Amino acid sequence: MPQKPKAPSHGAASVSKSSQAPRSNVPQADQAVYEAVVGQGGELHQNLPSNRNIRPDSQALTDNFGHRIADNQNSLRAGERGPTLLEDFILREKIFHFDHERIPERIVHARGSGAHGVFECTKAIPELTKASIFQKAGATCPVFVRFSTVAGGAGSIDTPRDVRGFAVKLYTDTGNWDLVGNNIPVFFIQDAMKFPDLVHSVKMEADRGYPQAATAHDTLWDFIGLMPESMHMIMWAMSDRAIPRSFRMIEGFGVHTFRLVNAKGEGRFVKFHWKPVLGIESTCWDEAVKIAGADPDFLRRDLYEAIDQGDFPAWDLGIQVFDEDWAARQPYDVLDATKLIPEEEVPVQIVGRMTLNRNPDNFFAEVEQAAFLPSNVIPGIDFTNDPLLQGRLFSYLDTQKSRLGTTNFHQIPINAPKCPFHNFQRDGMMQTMVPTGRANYEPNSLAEAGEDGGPRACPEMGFTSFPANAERNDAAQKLRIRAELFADHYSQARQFYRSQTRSEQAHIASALVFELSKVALEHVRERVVARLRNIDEDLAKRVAAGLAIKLPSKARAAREPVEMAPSDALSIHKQAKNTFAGRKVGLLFAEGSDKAAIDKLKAEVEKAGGSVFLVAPKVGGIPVKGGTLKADGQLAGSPSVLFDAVASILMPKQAEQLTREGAAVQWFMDAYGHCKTIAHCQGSQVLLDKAGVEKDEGVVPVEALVKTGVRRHWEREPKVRMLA
Ligand code: HDE
Repeated sequence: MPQKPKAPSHGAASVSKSSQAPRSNVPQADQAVYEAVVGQGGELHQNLPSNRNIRPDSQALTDNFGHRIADNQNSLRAGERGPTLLEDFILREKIFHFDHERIPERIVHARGSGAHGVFECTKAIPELTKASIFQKAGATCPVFVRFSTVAGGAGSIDTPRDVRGFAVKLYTDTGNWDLVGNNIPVFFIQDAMKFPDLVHSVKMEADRGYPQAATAHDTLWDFIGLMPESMHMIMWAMSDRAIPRSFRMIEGFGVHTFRLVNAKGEGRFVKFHWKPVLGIESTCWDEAVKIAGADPDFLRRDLYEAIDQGDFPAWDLGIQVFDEDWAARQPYDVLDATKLIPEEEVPVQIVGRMTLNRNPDNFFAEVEQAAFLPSNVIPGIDFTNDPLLQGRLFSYLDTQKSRLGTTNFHQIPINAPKCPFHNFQRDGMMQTMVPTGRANYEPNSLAEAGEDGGPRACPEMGFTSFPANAERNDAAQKLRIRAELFADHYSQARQFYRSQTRSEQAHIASALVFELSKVALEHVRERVVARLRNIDEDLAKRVAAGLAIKLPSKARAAREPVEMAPSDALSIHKQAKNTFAGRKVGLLFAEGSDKAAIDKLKAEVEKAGGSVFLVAPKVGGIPVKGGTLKADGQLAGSPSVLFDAVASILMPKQAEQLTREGAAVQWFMDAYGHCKTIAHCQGSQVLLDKAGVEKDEGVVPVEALVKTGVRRHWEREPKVRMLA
C-alpha cells in the first residue's frame, strides 16, 4: 500500500508561514530547510526571502505592491490539510497576473524574432531628402528589427513556405521611422480592401482549424486562382525566397513606392531595399520540412546565437530613386504593389548599413510588444497613393489597440521614440506619464501668466505632407476603381520566372505541384494552372504533368503581358556568394577519431569565417586519438539539415558500426540530397556508400573543404530528386 505523505513538504523551501513559530512543529525532514530560511533561533532573517537557493546579495522577493514575501512555495491554508484561504493575497495576485500573461497575437506575422542594432548613414543624400539621418555620412541611430513568418501562429514553426516579414524601427532624432517590409518586393493584392479576404484564406480553414502555417490548402489557392493580380507574388512565394536558410540571409524590401522630399520641397519616388551582407541563402523544400521537426526554432535560434556570439548580421540599405516622368513611361504602375522596379532599370544605390548587435533582454517586453506602424515616417520621407499602403496607414495603428490594449502603447519602451515628444494628448488606459500644469489644450495663453503653456507646432521643422500631384488627381471625383495598368497581372510574373536558373525554375514548378497536390478541389487546381499559362507555357505544362491533369485552357488575361528583360537580381542562385561567413559546418566524429585532424579542420573553417558544430553519437566526452572530445550535439538530435555543409572524421571501424545507425546514414543521405558539400576522410567511405553518396565536385576529402566552400551543388539535384 502506498504510504500516506507525512508532512506538508513540497518544494525546495517548504516552510509555511505558520511554521515559523515553535520549531517543534517543523517536520524532521524539513529541519535543514527551516534553519536555512528562518534561522537557528526561529526568527526571520532580516532581508532573506523564503527560498534557500536565493543568492544573499539578490533582492527580496515581493508582490507587485512591494510587500516582501516570506514563503513562495505554500499557499495559505486553514490547517495542515485544510482549504486554501481567499485571504491569501500573495497567491491571488500571483495567479491573477499569470492568468493574464498572454496578449492577442498578431493577426498576421504572429511568429517572429527581434534584435536591436544600429543604422549608419554611409552616403549623405541631402539633394534627395531632408530626413535628418541622411544628411551626413556617419550619422547613426538605434534600430529594432523584427523578422517574422506571416501565416502561422506565435508558436508555429520557423520554416514553413511563407513570406518573411522584415520590420525595421529606426529611432531617429526626428522621431521613429518604421520601414515595415517583407523579404519579397511585391505583394499578393493591390488594394487594402482585399487584405482581410487574403488573410482569411491563408490562415487555418474556418471550420477545421487547420492547416497551421501552411499555404498548401484549398482556401488559399481558391482565393489565389480568383485573384490574378496575385500571380507575380505567387512566383516569389513558390520560389526558394520563401524557405530562407537564415533571417540573416534574406533581403528586405519596403515594397511600396515611397517618396523622398528634400529641403526645397522637391519630391522623388523611392523604393527601399535591405541587402544582406552575408548574401541571400535558402534551404530546399525537403530540408525545410525536416528542419521543422529537428528544430522548430531554427531561424530564431540562428539569429539569437549569431548575435550572442558577436557575429553581428548586417544589411546595406539601398534606394531606387526615380521621378514621376520616368514612372509615367513604364509599362506598369509604380503605385501598384504587385510590381517592382527592375534593378537593371533603376540601379540600387547604397546609402546606409544596419547592424544587429544586441539580443532582446526580454522577449515579451521587446519583441512581442513591438508595434510597427507604416504611418511612422519622418520629415523627408512621405507616402504615395499606393492603395495598399494607404490602407496600411490605418490598420497598424488600429491593431495595436486590440493587441496592446491601450492607445498609450507608444509609451512601452520598445515603441517610444528616443527623441523628446510632447503634445496635448492625455489620459487613456495605462497612462504612465504624469504631465504637470494646466496646459492640455492649444492655443493657450497660460505663458502670459507665467505658467507652462506646453509645446507648439513648428512649421519649419515639422512634418508636412508632399502636395502629391493634386492637379492630376481629379480630387473631386470619388471612385471605386483601379488605374488601367494595374490590370497587367502577368508581365512581371513572367519576368521573374524567366530570370531564374533552371534549377530555381524547377523548384518553383515543384513547389506549385506540392501545393496544388494538397488542394482537394479540382476546379481550384485547374484554375491556377490555367493562369500559369499566361506566365509561361512550359511552367504550366510541368505543373499540369506533375498533378497528372490535362492542361486546362488558358485563362483570359485582363491585359496581355508585355515582354520584360530578364533580371539577374531576381535570382538567388545568380547572386550566390560562396562564403563561409555566417555558415555552419557539421563535423561528425566518433570514438577513436583523430583529434588533431578535427582541430585542424575546425581551425581552417573558422579562419575562413565559418563555424564548426561537432556531432557525435554521444555528447558527454568520448575517447578519441589524442584525448577526449565533447560533442556540441548528439547525432540523432543534430541532423545534417541544420548545417550548410558536413564533414566527417571517422575510423573505419566506427564508420562501419554507424552504417547500422539510421541517424548516421540519414545524415549523409540528406546532406547529399540537399546538394551540400560533403567533406570526408577515407575511413567514412563505407558510411557514404551506405547512404548512396556518389562522387561529384561537392563530395571531397576533408582537406579540400575550404577550397570547395559551402555553396550548394545544384547540378547534383537531378540525380537525387524528380523535380517537376
Ligand atoms: Fe502587414 N500587418 N498588412 N503587410 N505586416 C501587420 O500589424 C496589413 C502588408 C507586415 O513584426 C499587422 O502590428 C494590411 C504589406 C509586417 O510586428 C496588421 C495590409 C507588407 C508585419 C497588418 C498589409 C506587410 C505586418 C498585424 C494590406 C510588406 C509584422 C500586427 C493593406 C510591405 C510587423 C501588426 C511586426 C503586420 C495589416 C500588407 C508587412 C494587421 C491591412 C504589403 C512585416 O496591422
